[in-house]
Amino acid sequence: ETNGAAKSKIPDKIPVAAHPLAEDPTDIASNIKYHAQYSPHFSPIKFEPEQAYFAAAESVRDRLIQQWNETYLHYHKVDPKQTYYLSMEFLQGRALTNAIGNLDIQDAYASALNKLGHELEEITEQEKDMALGNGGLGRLASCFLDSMATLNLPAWGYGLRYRYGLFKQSISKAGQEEMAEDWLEKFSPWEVVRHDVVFPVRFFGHVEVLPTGSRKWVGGEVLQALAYDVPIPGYKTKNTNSLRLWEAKASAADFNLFQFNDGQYQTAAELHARAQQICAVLYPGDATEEGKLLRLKQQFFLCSASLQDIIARFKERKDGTGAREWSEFPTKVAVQLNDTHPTLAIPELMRLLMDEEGLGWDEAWAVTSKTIAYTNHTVLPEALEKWSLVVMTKLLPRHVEIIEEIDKRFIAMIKSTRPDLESKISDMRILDHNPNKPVVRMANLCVVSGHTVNGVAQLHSDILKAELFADYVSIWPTKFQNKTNGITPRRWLKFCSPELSEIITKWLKTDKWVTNLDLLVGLREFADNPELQAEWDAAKMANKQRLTEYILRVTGESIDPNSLFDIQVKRIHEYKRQLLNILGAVYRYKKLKEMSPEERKNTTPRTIMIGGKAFATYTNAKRIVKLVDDVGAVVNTDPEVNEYLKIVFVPNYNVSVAEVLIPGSELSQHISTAGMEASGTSNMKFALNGCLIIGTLDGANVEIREEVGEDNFFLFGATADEVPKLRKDRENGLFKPDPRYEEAKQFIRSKAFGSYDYEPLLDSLEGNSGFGRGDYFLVGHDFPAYIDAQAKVDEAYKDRKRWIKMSILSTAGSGKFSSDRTISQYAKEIWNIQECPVP
Ligand code: B1N
Repeated sequence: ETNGAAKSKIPDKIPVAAHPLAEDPTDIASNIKYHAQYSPHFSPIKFEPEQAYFAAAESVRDRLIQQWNETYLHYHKVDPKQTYYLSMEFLQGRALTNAIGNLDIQDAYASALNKLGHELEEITEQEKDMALGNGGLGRLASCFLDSMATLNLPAWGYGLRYRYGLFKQSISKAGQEEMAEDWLEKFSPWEVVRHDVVFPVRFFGHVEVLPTGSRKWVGGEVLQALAYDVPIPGYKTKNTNSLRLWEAKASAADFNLFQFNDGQYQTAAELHARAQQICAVLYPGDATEEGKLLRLKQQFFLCSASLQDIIARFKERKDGTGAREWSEFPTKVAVQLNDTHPTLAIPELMRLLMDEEGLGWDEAWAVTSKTIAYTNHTVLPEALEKWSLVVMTKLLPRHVEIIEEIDKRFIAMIKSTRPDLESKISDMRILDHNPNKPVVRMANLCVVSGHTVNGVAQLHSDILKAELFADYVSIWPTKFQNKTNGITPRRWLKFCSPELSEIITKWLKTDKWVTNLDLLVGLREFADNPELQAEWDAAKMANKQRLTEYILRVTGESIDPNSLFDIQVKRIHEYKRQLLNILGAVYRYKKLKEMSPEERKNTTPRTIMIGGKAFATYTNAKRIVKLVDDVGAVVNTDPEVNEYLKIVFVPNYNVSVAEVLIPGSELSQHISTAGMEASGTSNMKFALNGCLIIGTLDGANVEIREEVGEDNFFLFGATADEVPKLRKDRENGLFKPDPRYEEAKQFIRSKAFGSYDYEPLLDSLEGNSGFGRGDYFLVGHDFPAYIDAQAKVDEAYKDRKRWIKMSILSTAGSGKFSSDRTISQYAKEIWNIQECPVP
């Protein structure tokens, strides 16, 4: 083939498929064409970017499947202990760039596509994000999968195959609008349906006592869980793990032909319709929970299917006879619960072991409690899952029996061994027998049943031990651990910022930093080197240019790449305080307006970008989105100031948007009320990309500041231990607002940004008490310190050399935040698993 020849033309002859593991661009090109012609998805007449994407993706998938089968076989032979990461969310984003990057074939693919008349960059843009998650918790799961494969660890993810992932956000005059995002509309080339992997999952029904005295869950409705596997390649290794996603199906036997022939179309396929609901949508909450029966069904569906699969694999491995000692199970299987969402894995494993495999309680309990570990991701009270006992009893009668027994035995244990804790029992036990609304406290169930409980940053883990789980610490002092979150340096530096990556490799004289991120400290000795500084500056500028073009494309706004790019992107939540950011921006605008043209010339021009999705029914979050957009509309069209300030709401923030924003950032805001953000992970991505942080002492910010050095971090705000007293002071009328804060709020109230009713939002900052009112998140208290810290940012940016040096030091200090480090710690300190490299 020659350049461009294939476009929109029926080829004369059918090329012979090259070996799927072809190295040569010509063979790869022929392989891509093979897929374009023989895949049933598109007419072979056209070969436009979209078709080229699907064909290229399928050709990459061939390689993944090859390695993945080898991996499965190898694990099967070696029979190592394996980890299963159960999560209701995986935020994978796009896969093509990552796959060819990890397989180290990007150059070959770029030139193969060139031969076919396409540009790799344009092709990768065709891919829809796999957005089966809400935010940090889901993206963490995906970074973990990348690290597990890269470290050659036998470790799989289990999740649900939601038809509609996180909603698509658009911004109109009315603010945020949500639309369903159909990532499967044109199928996904990254999943393989496994018709040979199907398990029954029951709902409702009742418990029967058998003549033997054992109990059995029967009746109700039974759906089928069908596996879809997403291959997870490691970086420059053969090991390719699985992300197994379950889809709910009803079987043909459940289709009532008689009713259908009788014209009762809906009732005939009722179970089919109910099956479809299970995996229809991702629960769109992030740190807010709503009691929904469907959500409970989803959680159980994930747990039941995954555990049946895990048990089947346990039996199948080694000699394949299934005759293994159950006591061996915890030496072969580790199950990690990603927050409490898959907690039902605990009673489900107990049920399977007792009712299906015939183990006694003590034996089953020993296996379960040695197998399961739990990660807590939040201390926000509204996010701590509590399920109605009535609802759960209807849906899962046998599991409620088991939970009641765990609760009973826990209470008995306390009474007999720790009489000093008697008065705490009602807080510590699993069931809350509040007569009006009895509930099951999922976190308590995890703490009582799991062998390890971990927080996700040092401060967060300390808070868990001192507050949320304090009573349990004295019973099980060694159960509680910290595992500071991390991010994969492949996606979040090497692939999203190739320019910066090459400079790093050049100066470190090695590319080993990609899998050993601690090597980045080697950049420190060159931080003052003018040559490195010039290269660094140029790379950052290239990334800023790319971001500038992106913003123009999606918002129509032209921003100045020479201005300071200041970014805050994350789910919109009052505790994350986007409101503090926008109030600061309003204050900045007002000051600029008051200045003379001469004075304005001495300021640091800024572009403030804010992005993130608001939970559809979280009205204050939506008002924040609207406010940002409205302020932007006024500021950006004000000829007096728009050379010096632009404010842009970046729509539809997701993984692939992050991959453009983060490399182009210079300052990012991580400004949550101290003690409320468990960790944060975008803070790590920004720091790694040489972006300075303005932030509070919250979550992983604390550790980032330690690592990059306090001179390279713009710190402000109350600390976590000051917060309770500040809230008290506020209630007692002791808060004295700073005049600058009053000025900013007043400016919004003056209708300077339109007549939308911001009063409920501003009102949440007033008064003296109450959740979400009386300024629970302490925006007013931290505002003056925030403005002062921003002034320091402006000063620092004026000294280009100093800024670039800080930027280099930020990257140099980010080594700790590799998810490879995090996963190695989980592997050693929680899972007790070893690497199992495929030869
Ligand atoms: O998990 C991330 C942390 O970096 C963030 O600080 C934390 O906020 C986030 C209910 C959650 N905690 N809890 C959730 C998500 C969905 C849901 O339905 C709660 N997400 C976090 C990774 O550790």
